[in-house]
Amino acid sequence: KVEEEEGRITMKRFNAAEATPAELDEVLRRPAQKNKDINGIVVPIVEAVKTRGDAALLEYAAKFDRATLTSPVLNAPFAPELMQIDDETKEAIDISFENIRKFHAAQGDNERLQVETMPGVICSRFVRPIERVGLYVPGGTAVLPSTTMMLGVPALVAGCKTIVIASPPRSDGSISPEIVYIAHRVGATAILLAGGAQAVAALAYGTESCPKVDKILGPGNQFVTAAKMLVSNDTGAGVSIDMPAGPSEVLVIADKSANPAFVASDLLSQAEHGVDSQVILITVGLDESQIQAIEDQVHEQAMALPRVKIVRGSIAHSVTLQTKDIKEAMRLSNIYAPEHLILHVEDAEKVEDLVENAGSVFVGQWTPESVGDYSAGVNHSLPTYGYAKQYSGVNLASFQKHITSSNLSAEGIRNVGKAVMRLAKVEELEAHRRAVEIRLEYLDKTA
Ligand code: HSO
Ligand code: ZN
Repeated sequence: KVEEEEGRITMKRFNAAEATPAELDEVLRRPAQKNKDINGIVVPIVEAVKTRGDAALLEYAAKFDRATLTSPVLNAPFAPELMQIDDETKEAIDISFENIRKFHAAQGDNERLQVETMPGVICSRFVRPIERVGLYVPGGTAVLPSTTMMLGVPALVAGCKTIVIASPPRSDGSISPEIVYIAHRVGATAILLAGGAQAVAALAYGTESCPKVDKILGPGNQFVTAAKMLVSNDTGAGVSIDMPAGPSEVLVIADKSANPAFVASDLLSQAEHGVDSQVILITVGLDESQIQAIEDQVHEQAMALPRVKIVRGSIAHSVTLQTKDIKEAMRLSNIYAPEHLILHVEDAEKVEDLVENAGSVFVGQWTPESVGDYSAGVNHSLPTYGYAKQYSGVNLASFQKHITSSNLSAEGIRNVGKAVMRLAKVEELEAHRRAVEIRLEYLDKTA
């Protein structure tokens, strides 16, 4: 009743056909991230963990998580009593785990790639896992066993030797049993009971009890993101990160064939993630009553959700963009470059061919984003904030290095040597030129 009084939960409308390019740009622009004061908070935390290690982690656990810990790290093997979950949850995790494992294992290019570019000039590429990875699993308003799988399973498939899963402890100092169970199943080395910038610092520099890692992956709030950026810019840390992260987003495209209830349910599953979630609906050739039908569903379904307050917040800054045809809709979608793109349209598979920028695509009415969030097998750790224009989501390669090698025979250096010497000469790098010439002279002498 109280919620009802706060008014109808509805998205702003915008007619793309009547808008100028500048106006469209404005509608599709993400809100600026307020990064100003973040570093003022993050830098001292990172510094404290770097210099004082575990002691600092214990203090931050007390301060930020209200948890009294004896050690900030749980080492494998994890005690069975820490991973007690009911059978139904276990089965759900096991099914999802297996689908994610299958899809990521298939991404492997484990075979050595070998090309003879000229007779006697052999170029190869082979793959090695990143040895030590840190996987950040956010706490906050929801527990996220699914994120533990999305990061842990590809790390397992890639063969990473040290897997540290970091997640903020609950106030009683524990970690959710689902996360511990998944940590166990992916063969994690340790669970770091820390969140925020302090967790990122511990992973980047190592502490007495937390192993230092080579790469940190996983979503997080602004503090986590700022800390990831900070440590990845510190050459002394020698650590890389997956990608910059912003609030989660969905863009749904719906035409006449779309079921309004399905469309609304997809918008709302994104909206419930947080008040900063970005939700965009692009309608294709829908008339007033058809758009109304979707809006009615959004309101009705939203009112029945436990997280209606959050939904109200995110829907308040969400938009519906009306377009005339699918080409225009896809043009706008490609400009926005959504983290998730859902196609509620006729011939959705054909429309997928028009996708240029998106983190992950959900094709047709039977494919809600939820299935990808949890269980289909695709990864849900995806580029947000328009970074889908240049980044891929987390995948098997995120946990691997591709190493190249060249192997020339005498014939090979004879074939390619002249080109090398000429280019070295152009660059005026005489030692480079000589490294070839010395060998060619040797070959001429011994021939
Ligand atoms: N949609 C989120 C992932 C998630 N959903 C986790 C539910 N749990 C970002 O891709
Ligand atoms: Zn989700």
